[in-house]
Amino acid sequence: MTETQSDNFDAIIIGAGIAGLYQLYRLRELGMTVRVFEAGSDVGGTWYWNRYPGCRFDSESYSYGYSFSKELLEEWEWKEHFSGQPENLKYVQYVADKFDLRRDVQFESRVSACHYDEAAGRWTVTLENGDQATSRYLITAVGVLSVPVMPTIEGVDDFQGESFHTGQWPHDPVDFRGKRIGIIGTGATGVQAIAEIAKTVGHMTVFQRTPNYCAPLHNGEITPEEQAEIKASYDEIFAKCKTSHGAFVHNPVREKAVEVPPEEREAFYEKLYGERGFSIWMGNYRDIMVDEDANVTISEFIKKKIRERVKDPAVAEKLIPFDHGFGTRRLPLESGYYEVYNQENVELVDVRETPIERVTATGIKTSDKEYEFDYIVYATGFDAVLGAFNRIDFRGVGGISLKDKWVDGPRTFLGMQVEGFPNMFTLVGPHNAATFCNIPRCIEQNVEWVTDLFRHMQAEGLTSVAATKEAEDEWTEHVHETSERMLFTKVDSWFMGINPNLKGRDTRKFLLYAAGAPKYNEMCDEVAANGYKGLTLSA
Ligand code: NA7
Repeated sequence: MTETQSDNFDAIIIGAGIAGLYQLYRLRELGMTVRVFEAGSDVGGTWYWNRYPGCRFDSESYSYGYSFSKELLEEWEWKEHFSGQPENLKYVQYVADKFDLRRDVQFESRVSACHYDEAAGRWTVTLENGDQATSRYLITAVGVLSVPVMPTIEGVDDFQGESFHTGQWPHDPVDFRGKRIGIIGTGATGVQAIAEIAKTVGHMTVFQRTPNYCAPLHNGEITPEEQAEIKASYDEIFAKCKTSHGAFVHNPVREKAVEVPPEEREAFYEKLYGERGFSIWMGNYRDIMVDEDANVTISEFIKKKIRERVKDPAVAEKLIPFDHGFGTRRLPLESGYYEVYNQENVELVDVRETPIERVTATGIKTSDKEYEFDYIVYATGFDAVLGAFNRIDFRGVGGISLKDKWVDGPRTFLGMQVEGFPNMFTLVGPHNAATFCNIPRCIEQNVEWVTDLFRHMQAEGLTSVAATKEAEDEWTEHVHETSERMLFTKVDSWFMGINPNLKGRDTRKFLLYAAGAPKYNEMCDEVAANGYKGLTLSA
């Protein structure tokens, strides 16, 4: 199974983020030759590209790191409960060094095409510079939110000051001290960036289209006592993640919001609001994400908190969500976000009231007025899940294009394989629990499942694996069915593949997996236990 020629590999992995690096580590153990192609100049993926101020984990740091190496867990010390981007990047670099992973990664190498040669049973991978390599197996580790999207606003290129998308942030820190900043976008990214930039900015104007429910992160430094406790309880931490819907350290309580007396419910919400991380989203009553009456109770609680924290009632009203319920879009976690709007030097512009007409040479013009800026920050999100696939020309059996195949929404088996694309694996791909997850936890599951499959194939002398049409139909149906009861499928967001800045992304195509990581893991294990049912394995 081992290829030796310089441009021919047993496996090619696209992406040297958390997923790509771990897959490389595991495939080496199988004795396979592997090449990783990475567009950036270093490892890190998300943590390499997203260098905007305020960028940090919303997962508890100690639940986020890799769990596969006891030595690594022992050595690495997280400094904060929710570690910031610079430290997170250092962590991934540390892992790459520790396991000597860089020698199989080719940096500054963006993949443009992957074509399957049926006769040879091999993939040919083409880079943007025209270089090619081939492999028997192709593994995509391209990320969920890795293709930044600029807003479709006229004049974006006319601005004479500097502007940045948060997902393509410059490597040298930007000094906002005393400057006039315009920022568009109030999703999870915008909320982090706004709170941080507000600490030093001269003047900031926030352009908000849809207000979101945000909850306090409650970050803090990890004390030496906490550090010792964390290190002693890694087994329990990861075991807990295994039982959680999104593989976090939070699990819903047994009670239902609609069955609890109002005073008790209020006290519970108050407690959750004081807890770290996604406790209020993932550790809440078990009906808040499926029952609209239950959801209203927590939505109203958060609205009350916004009104309490924002001094100007007119500004508070603008910040209150009006078109969706709590948690039905990705919950931004914040550190002093609402208080930013109490600062004299911060203005909130509701672009539904006064739409942005264009970006000008000096700033932004709305229907109401012209704003002048030194910097414009675009926190306008990503071409979620599908973007990273669509920008590569994947061609399977008979030259079929993946983009064409997925034009009416993704079709997959386990969110890991696609019928007509043999020997190709989509780590953290659409319909995979990893898309809606404390991501390294689900990445480890994905990688280990693929590695076990390869181990099985090696043992049996098999070299080809392909998902059957029936298996793909069944899985895709299961993904749709299990998402229907969730309230977030009734709301516009990137979960549903909706992005008003992208043409053709206005139809609802569920991109994630809603039945939860434990169910997903169980189903993957079942497939393996049944001799990889749903996959055709051959020599
Ligand atoms: P999101 O969650 O997609 O947020 C993008 C934000 O940008 C959101 O507030 C959008 O408003 C806003 N936006 C986008 N285009 C425009 C235009 N044209 N005009 C005004 N406002 C606009 O991306 P994030 O980067 O914040 O978060 C992505 C994920 O990263 C997050 O879920 C975490 O998992 C990590 P809209 O809501 O569309 O009205």
